[in-house]
Amino acid sequence: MRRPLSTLLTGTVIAGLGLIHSPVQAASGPTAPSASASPSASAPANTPAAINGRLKVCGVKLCNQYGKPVQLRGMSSHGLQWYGQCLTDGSLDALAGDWNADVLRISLYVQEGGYETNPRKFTDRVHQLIEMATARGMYALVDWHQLTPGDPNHNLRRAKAFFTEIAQRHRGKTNLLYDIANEPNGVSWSRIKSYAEQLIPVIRAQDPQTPILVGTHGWSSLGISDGRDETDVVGDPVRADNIMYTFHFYAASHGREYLDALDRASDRIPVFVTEFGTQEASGDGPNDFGRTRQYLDLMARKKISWVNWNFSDDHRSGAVFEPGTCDAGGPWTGTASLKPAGVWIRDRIRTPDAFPTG
Ligand code: IDC
Repeated sequence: MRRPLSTLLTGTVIAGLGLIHSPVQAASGPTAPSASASPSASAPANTPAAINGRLKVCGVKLCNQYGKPVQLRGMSSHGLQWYGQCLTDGSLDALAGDWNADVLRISLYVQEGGYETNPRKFTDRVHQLIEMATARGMYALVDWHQLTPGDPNHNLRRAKAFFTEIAQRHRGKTNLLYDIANEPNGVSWSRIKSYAEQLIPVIRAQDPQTPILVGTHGWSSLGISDGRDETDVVGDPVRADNIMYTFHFYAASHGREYLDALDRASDRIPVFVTEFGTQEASGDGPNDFGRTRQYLDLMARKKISWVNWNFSDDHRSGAVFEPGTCDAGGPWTGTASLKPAGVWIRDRIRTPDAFPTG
């Protein structure tokens, strides 16, 4: 029998998956999952993906294989077509073992030189990155990074082909998440919902169990950037089970109005923050760590999973590595190669206890 969420929220893994990287902590407490009980297909023991296994949406939370709400924290790649060289055995070892990330978001742009230019090559690269994340015990969040044009229906045919192959190949894995629309923009919620309701059955025909994440209107702002709000989604949800809605924010651009929307929405619908930055919406400019901390406090308290943009050495302030790091092959661990946003976010992933949980 499932315990009420209020009880679970005060449970032993309150601060998130980061705490259970240690096998000692994993074994403590009556509700702590055991790595040996039901290991995932191929993630190594005592890793986030092995311990927590297949995820499932439970009410407005994301739960592990034992039905316990969990919070994933991790990093998004930059566009694979531009910064694929930042995703190596060494950098992903560091992401899993030094940053203690639970999840890698694999950001597959559709346009701008991405998937549409060579579906075979980009699909193969995503297969490879899923295997690399799995081998390190991380969840792999496959991000269909449509952006321009903003209407996801423009890419529906491509999305069906791509996700059919991904879902067929990886359905035996228990560490996947599918994000079917990065940031719909210039398009109404009802059109996004229609896209989701056409694509989701195609994915489910191959893989009935992997949670599916759906972008929201206004660049995944739950409608706020369009002058609307989350009630569009709450009042007209996608007709499918085991799905979540995505919210993105850039702390130096998106203040109280966005924070309040996340707080309200996450009481009513399952929300996953698949992308955020500590800087402006351009992914550049000054960091606002104070505002980011408000978001992270909220997400820690409500167990909202999050992924930071981005794990590359692009010149912009939101790319965690200094320019030149990826071509030089590191150093990947520690803070020597990191920009200020990288130092800060690495700490937030490594040390979940930094945040109050009340
Ligand atoms: C930015 C990249 C930049 C690229 C631009 C357009 O950092 O190199 O030229 O996209 O593709 C998002 C998007 C994400 C953006 C990011 C920062 O999901 O693709 O990356 N951002 O602008 N939404 C809000 C911010």
